[in-house]
Amino acid sequence: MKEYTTDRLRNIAMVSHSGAGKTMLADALLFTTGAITRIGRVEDGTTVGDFDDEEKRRGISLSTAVIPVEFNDHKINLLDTPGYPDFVGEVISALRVADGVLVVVDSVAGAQVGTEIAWEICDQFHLPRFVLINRMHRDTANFQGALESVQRLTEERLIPVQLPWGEKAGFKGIIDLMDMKAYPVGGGAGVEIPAEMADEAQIARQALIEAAAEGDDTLLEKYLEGGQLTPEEILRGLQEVVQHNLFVPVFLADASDQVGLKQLLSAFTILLPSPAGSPAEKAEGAKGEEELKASDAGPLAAYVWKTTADPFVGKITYFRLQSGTLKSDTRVWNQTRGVEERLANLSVLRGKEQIPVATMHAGDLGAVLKLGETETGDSLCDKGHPLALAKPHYPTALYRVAVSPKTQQDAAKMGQTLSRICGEDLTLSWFNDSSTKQTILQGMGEQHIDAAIRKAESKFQVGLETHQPKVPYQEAITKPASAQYRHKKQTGGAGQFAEVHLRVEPLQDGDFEFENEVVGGAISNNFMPAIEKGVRSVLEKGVIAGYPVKSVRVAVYDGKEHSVDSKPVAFETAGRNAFKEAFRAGGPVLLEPIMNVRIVVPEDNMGDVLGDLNTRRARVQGMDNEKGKSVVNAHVPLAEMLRYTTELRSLTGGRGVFTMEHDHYETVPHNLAQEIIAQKEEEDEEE
Ligand SMILES: Nc1nc2c(ncn2[C@@H]2O[C@H](COP(=O)(O)OP(=O)(O)OP(=O)(O)O)[C@@H](O)[C@H]2O)c(=O)[nH]1
Ligand SMILES: [Mg+2]
Repeated sequence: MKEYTTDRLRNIAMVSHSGAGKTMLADALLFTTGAITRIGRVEDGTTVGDFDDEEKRRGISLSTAVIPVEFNDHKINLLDTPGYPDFVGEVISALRVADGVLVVVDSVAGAQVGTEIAWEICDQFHLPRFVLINRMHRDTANFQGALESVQRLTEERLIPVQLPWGEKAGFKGIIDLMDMKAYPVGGGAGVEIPAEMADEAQIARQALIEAAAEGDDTLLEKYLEGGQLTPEEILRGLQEVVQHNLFVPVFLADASDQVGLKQLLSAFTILLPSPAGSPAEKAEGAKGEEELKASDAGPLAAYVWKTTADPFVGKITYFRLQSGTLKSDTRVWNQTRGVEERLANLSVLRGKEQIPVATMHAGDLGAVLKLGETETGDSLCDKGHPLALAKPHYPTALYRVAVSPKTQQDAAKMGQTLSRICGEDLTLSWFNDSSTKQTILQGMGEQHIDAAIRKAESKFQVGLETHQPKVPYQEAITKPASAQYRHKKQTGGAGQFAEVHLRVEPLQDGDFEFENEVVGGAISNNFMPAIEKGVRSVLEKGVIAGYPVKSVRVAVYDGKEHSVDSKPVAFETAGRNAFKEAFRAGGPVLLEPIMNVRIVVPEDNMGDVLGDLNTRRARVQGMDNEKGKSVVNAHVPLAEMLRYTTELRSLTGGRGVFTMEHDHYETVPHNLAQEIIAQKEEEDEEE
């Protein structure tokens, strides 16, 4: 592949609702530029973007693929993101390294849930964007309807740059308002705009010029004084209004008809910024914050936006070279982990194809193989000029499962494999939950977790099973209580004798306190650690339902010992059992984790969502409105939220989103606590 300098690069993320045609479009753009000889089909698993077996199996993209398209002496790095909401992490990672966005909208369905979610994430990155009304060549395509449905998503004004030439069964191609030509389906050369479309095209062209005039004051002045803007002025004006997010140009295309493709590529190079045209990135340097424009002249700085484990070539690290230039075999410093790495086999990726490059210029998206420790989100730089680039915010996990290994061999590799999978995807995480003794894998939804489990099998040959995660309940007491326990074994062999009198009290702050209040030497001090050990051995295992004991103060205030038979082990036993008895007498309760949940839904779903929350023992903390959507803040027990991702989607037709974070613990209602305790007793009997 040719070497491209920064001004000749365009990094464009393609986002949309799942199925709007991004992956197919990428193939059509490669085909129309001669990079591939046939347009692949998602259904046959023959596209460049969906190269992963799991993607082929499901017929959707699961991770972002980089697809460089060479056009007019430019390299356009398309980032083909997954539209399915569970894989939002991949969209965020792609937007982090993009300079522009193409929002693809299905011409029949118009803006859908995924479009809305993608649009909102793009707003967070303030990236200039295009809208593409795609798959125009269908009987039910509705350009105007699709346009209006997108306009409802934003205050930014949409401005058509093309019009459909005929529609539905009569779709003949597109009218391009930039060069005022008509382009027939099949990708032929531009022809004169047919008479029946001339007026409509003229009016739309005028609107486009008016939008361009807002690009800067001199243009606007000239335009308002009735002056004709030159084609260069129109282009310059459009660049301004697009790159400052004043207007969003709207394009049309149909990949299988190859119509509108070259026009789209040309607009990418003319209207969207190169990395050098994008705002400088802030980086943390040794002497504080530094501004890094995408320039070869700047210090070496690269951001790792993605890492994957390929069964054949091993680990692939994807990065955006924000500043400086790179050559293969360069030694770089990983500022995030404080290690040196060697960038062997510097390459660019096109789907799964690795294309070696000798030199990489600032702003480009590259990849290297087999880095040792570098993970997604890391910064690479020169050791002599340390720089850390910003990592975007990723949403907290919404869905969790308990995982267990299928076989002994799998058990040995499970931890490492989970770390590798989670190292690739920053919306996935795992941990061992000491309170439920389960290994938890959490992510954005069922599909997300399922894809991760399959990846463990297919890429790392580790079989994992998933189970419903247990809720990490806790046990606590509600009132002071005391108990005495005598441990006596004085029949045959070494005798054991210990008697412990202790009191338990609820503790306001902290999890556990142990006090020795024995006076008069009823128990020698050297047995105190054994008593405490006995009590602590219960804290993990629990008393009433097998959950960790929290917030309890234990005071040993009396006891008895035997000059011969008293030993630490005897006092450990006595301490353990005295504590259990006192705990049971202290009005023990179960505490459950309460989540702080924020739900954003369209107003018309609000009633159902509130009704549903009532069935989940939720306490609404507040309601609000945001961009025409209703927002509910509520405290909800985690036990009621384990499947909420899927349930909210079905309740709101996929239009509801939520975030949740742990907030505090609260007493489980008595009847529910009884059920949990009974279930635990059943489990113990089965063991
Ligand atoms: N006939 C026709 N079918 C298309 C076209 N574009 C997409 N499709 C079909 O629409 C379906 C979805 O297309 P994809 O390219 O996978 O859509 P996507 O936006 O990548 O979807 P996600 O990867 O889930 O985000 C596939 O079955 C495609 O074959 C097109 O231009 N013409
Ligand atoms: Mg796709």
